[in-house]
Amino acid sequence: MQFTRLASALALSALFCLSSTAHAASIVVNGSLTGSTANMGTPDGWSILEGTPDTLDGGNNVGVTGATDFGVAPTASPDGGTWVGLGINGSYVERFGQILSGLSVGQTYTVSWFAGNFGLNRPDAASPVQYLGSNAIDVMLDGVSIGHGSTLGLSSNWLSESLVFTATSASQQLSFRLADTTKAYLSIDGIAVVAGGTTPAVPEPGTWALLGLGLIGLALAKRRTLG
Ligand SMILES: [Ca+2]
Ligand SMILES: [Ca+2]
Repeated sequence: MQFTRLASALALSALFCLSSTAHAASIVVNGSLTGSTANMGTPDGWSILEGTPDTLDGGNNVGVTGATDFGVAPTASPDGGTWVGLGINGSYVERFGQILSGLSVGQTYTVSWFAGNFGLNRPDAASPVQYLGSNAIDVMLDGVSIGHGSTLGLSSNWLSESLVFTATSASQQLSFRLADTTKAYLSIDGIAVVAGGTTPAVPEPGTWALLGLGLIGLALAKRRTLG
């Protein structure tokens, strides 16, 4: 009986977690990175912090009109529209970000994004330009790295990534760059920050396990009641 009551409570709390995270609103301004394609320019709501990040899409690599000189042609962004490209080459770093406001100190937040590595490949230029290395999207809070996504080699595909942080101030600067100095050019889109420690709309395996345990408990409780 104790077990089934506990399991029922767990099931209800798991259901509450699922519904509350699914509807949480992102506090990022223009997380879709919607804007005009631009070489050396970020969309509204975002600022260039280092180097020259670009606003691009599949027909305008590095924000240059008509350029399709990718290492691998990208698929459409899962977020839609334009996105931002970040290069790195040794000490040359590109970084962009925005100030998050209205954070609750001590509250956990999940930052999520889509990442792709389509590269930049102009082998026949007078001075060949090739950014074809593997790298990862690094996430910074107030200029300090809080972690990074997977290291991505050249691919047409986008990958959904996320990590969790705890706010230490009501207002903090969120920014993105590449994780190591290997010469590469990666793309990012669909940036969201929501309160809570789990990725929105995609329950963690542990949540499903908890939910399943709770549902078994409910079924047992019902059977006992009927019996
Ligand atoms: Ca977009
Ligand atoms: Ca650039």
